[in-house]
Amino acid sequence: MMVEEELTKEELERRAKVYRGVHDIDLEEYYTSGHRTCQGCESALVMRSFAKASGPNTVVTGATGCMYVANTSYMSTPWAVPWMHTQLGAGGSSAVGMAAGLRALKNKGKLKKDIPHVIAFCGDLGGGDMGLGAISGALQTDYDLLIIIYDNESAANTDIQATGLTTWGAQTTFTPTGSVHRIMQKRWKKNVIGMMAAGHPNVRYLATACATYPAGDYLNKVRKALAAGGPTLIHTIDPCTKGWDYHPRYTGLIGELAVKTGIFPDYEIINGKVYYTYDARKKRVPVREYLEKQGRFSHFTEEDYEYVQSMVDEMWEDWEIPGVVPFRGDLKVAD
Ligand SMILES: Cc1ncc(C[n+]2csc(CCOP(=O)(O)OP(=O)(O)O)c2C)c(N)n1
Ligand code: SF4
Ligand SMILES: [Mg+2]
Repeated sequence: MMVEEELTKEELERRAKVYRGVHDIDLEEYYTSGHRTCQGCESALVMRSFAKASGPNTVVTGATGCMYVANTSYMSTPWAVPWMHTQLGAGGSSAVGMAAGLRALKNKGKLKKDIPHVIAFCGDLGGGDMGLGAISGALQTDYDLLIIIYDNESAANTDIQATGLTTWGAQTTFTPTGSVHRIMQKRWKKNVIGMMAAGHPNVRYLATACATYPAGDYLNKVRKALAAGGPTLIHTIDPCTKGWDYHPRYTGLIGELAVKTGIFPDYEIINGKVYYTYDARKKRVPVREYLEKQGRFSHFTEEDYEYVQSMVDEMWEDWEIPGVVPFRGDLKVAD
């Protein structure tokens, strides 16, 4: 990948002042009480954690979705930093607008303190499907900003419709199982970070993450993204009690299994180099352990488990860059 100046992992971690243990983590909260998300909602933790990792000098823009609607009832909000709602597909463009405005204020001498961290969040539908173009545009600018795609694998806010990031076979209100067609969601999950890394070689930091596993990892990825400079992107996997149909007490376990089964590759790309957070090439828990804990896969037969396992194995054994870049044996340059 072509990147302007070499940025090593070690140098980035030094600049980001990453947390080395739980005692390093700030106690102050900037996403606090006052929201109405479901019990066990991982996406709420994604919000709380990025606000904590970024600190008080932060401005946030958030696209429509659960993390807008459930977080902003009239006269009530958990945000203790400035926050602005934006249109469903506008995560990327609102971040650029905010960063450009802040840079202009600074250049005119009207902003005395440091330019705040600019963080935009959007869901899998808002960011991974509808707003991909806006994110691509943002990744081609030179503004310092972080976009977080929080991925609960459905349009959760409008009652769990399938998106391009929903796991193969999952039941949603768009893809209910039936006696004629058992599987209605037939698309493999869209590979957002791989796609964005391939198309935006100047971006210095991109990552996938799970807010609960490994502990502290997501907080540090946010700090690294903010320290890397320029536009950056993180894609989190967010177990959703309502849409995935499990008891709220299992949110942490299901997130951990998403990573350990390898169905959600967990890695970061720093200055064009891939670093696995969990190297599923070496060790993988059978994907069935992840799937069978969720009601959205309750219609699965043996054949379905085997199919998903074969696709996960292919990602880690046959892809050009395992879990990241999918070119494999059957996609070749013509003679
Ligand atoms: C342009 C537009 N189309 C449709 C809607 C209706 N809508 C509001 S939230 C939402 C679902 C968003 O899904 P996602 O981005 O995955 O966020 P989640 O609700 O899952 O948190 C939809 C379809 C809208 N607000 N704007
Ligand atoms: S529906 Fe899912 S994403 Fe939305 S608030 Fe509930 S747990 Fe969170
Ligand atoms: Mg969603």
